[in-house]
Amino acid sequence: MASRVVTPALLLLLFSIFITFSPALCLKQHPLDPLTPSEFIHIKAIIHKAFPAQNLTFQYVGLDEPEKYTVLSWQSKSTTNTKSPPPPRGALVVTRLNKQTHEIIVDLSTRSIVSSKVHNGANGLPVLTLDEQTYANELPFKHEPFIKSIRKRGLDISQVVCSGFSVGWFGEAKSRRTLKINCFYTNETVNLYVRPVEGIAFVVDLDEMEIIKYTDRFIVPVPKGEGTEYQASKQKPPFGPWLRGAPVVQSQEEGFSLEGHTIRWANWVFHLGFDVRTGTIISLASIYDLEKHKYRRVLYRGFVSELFVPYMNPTEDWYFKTFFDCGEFGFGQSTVSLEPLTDCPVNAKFMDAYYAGQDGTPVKISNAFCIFERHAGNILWRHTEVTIPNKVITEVRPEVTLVVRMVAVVGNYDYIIDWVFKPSGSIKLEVGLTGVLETEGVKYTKTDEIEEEVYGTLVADNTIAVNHDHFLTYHLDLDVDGEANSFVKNKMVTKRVKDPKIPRKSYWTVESETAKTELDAKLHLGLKPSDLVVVNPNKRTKPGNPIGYRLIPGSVAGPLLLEDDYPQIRGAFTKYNLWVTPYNKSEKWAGGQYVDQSRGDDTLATWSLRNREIENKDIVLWYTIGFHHAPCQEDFPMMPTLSGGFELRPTNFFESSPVLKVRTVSPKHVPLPNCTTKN
Ligand SMILES: *[C@@H]1O[C@H](CO)[C@@H](O)[C@H](O)[C@H]1NC(C)=O
Ligand SMILES: *[C@@H]1O[C@H](CO)[C@@H](O)[C@H](O)[C@H]1NC(C)=O
Ligand SMILES: *[C@@H]1O[C@H](CO)[C@@H](O)[C@H](O)[C@H]1NC(C)=O
Ligand SMILES: *[C@@H]1O[C@H](CO)[C@@H](O)[C@H](O)[C@H]1NC(C)=O
Ligand SMILES: [Cu+2]
Repeated sequence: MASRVVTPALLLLLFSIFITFSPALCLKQHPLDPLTPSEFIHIKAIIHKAFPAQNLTFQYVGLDEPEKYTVLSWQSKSTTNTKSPPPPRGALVVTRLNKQTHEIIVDLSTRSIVSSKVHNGANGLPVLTLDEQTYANELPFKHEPFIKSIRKRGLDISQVVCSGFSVGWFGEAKSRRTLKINCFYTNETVNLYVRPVEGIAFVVDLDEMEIIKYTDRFIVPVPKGEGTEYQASKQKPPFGPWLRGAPVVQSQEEGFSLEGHTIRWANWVFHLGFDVRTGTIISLASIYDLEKHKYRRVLYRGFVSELFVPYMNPTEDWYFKTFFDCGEFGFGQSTVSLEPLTDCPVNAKFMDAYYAGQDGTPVKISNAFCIFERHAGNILWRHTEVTIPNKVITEVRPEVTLVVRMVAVVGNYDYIIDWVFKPSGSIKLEVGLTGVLETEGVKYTKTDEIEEEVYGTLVADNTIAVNHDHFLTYHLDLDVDGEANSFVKNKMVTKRVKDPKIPRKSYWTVESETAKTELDAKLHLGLKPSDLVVVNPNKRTKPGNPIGYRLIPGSVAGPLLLEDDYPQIRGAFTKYNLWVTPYNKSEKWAGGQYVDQSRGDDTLATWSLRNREIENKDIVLWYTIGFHHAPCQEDFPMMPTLSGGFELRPTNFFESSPVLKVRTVSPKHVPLPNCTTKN
């Protein structure tokens, strides 16, 4: 963690730049820009002034984003060349102080506290900081009974590492703010997750930062983890398969431009933001319409709202493992630096991100994002005309897309979050799951020895990879050509042919149904065929079709837990694959504002019970990408990326194909590297 901290010298530099050029910076600033290092420093100072000599921890510091109409009116007044002054900047600060959660709004323009209150609403606790998890993970090593337990197992304490797990909520009326700790035996390797030390568990009180419970219940062998080395430099032959790094050939001119956090590429313009709880935030995505000679609005704001990962081992040592990676662990602060050339291609540009550490000091994640044009060898569109006598006409356009990538690593799992923009107007949201599985140590080495229920797959000696789900719920505030939108289900229904003279018996047709209230839009997808379209009911194309954007789901998965099971009450927002709500600035986090130890009383599912009107309103879509993961041996010891995703695609948004007249800068204009061909 130390390497991430911004050095005092750098801070001083940033600070002086801020002071010297602050008016210029201000004008350049976009109202949705993430908080800057100097803003974090100001916030820390303002909070410490208001709460002097107190042991206060910063659990969340993020932009208190302006109201939507403020941002939109700023945008309409700003042109490419002249920026209108941005609205006042504010920050939302959540602290822990005297065992209470404080919510503080800071006005950065006046450097003052606008409001400060103790949170006493819905149950739940703020995001865990990385620092408090680090402190908690060190506590076992000062705990004598634990040291004895390790010795009793014949293990060397210097090879043990411990890791914290959120505790969930299982019906307790009252609970302290705690973290459970499990430990692993590295045994001179780095792949700890494949070597759990079972039977040992701690509960740490995070406000007191002390162990309040320690148990050593049973001993099973630590899995040997043979053949699980994943560091290339330490692996032994045989190697393979061999892959050649394919060069990316790109015109010298950059295909996209970065101005602050605003990205322009092909016909797209959008803003790339960052938040400690979610990572990537895409805002104000608009696409240029050649016919209308203007940018048209598509998406006001989109981000991963929650990531729910319940494990399916209901035993004493495992039942609580039902994680909420955004609300509990902070998906943004779990973002890791991307490796040039491997995480992202050679033509990628990188962007850093900052968040406030537990003491309020800015922490830098360098290369948190990469942005690159993807020349994947795919075809944007093509046609070969062979019907005209004595003529063959072929027209092909290669596809180029723009990718915005981040990778969040929450403990063992790596999530690759991609936003892919296409010149056709589509936005593809893709997630890749890779990393190391969570495993349980057992006494078995063969499946036919197993004599009790196990909760996953025996993937190696003494190693069960435990069954689990991944549910990523996206917040998608679409503004299709304006805020007032409706959600339409275009259902495909089978019809019987009525005319007896026609030999055909059936066909299908489309029946449209506009959702009036939230209830009409809660959907289990995958069973009945339908196109799900967000339309602007106030605008039509020339032929008269409603202007829209369609959501094309990927493979869908819903919860398999019982509805009255505690994790499912907390994760009730996964009950439907799709929800639509009216826009409300405070409804951002599907699992609630405070998710750690939450009780499900502030989730998308509870907000939606109001069954508000959503027709011709500013609406938000919530779509969940789900995976049921019953691990297999190939997922071990390092899981090859498993991908999922969905697409937002224009549907009667343009008058005709927006890429008919696309022009590609052909690589033949580009100086190719000198190659030698072997024959
Ligand atoms: C504040 O809390 C930290 C972590 O619990 C502790 O190490 C430190 O001693 C505390 N400081 C004060 C002044 O109480
Ligand atoms: C640790 O590694 C050594 C060498 O690979 C091996 O002999 C030993 O059995 C391992 N210990 C455990 C507990 O896995
Ligand atoms: C916005 O949402 C919050 C949380 O659900 C709710 O308390 C509040 O009343 C809502 N505001 C409006 C205007 O509906
Ligand atoms: C290729 O090699 C030739 C001859 O050595 C050299 O003149 C030319 O600049 C090289 N081109 C590139 C793109 O490196
Ligand atoms: Cu998985």
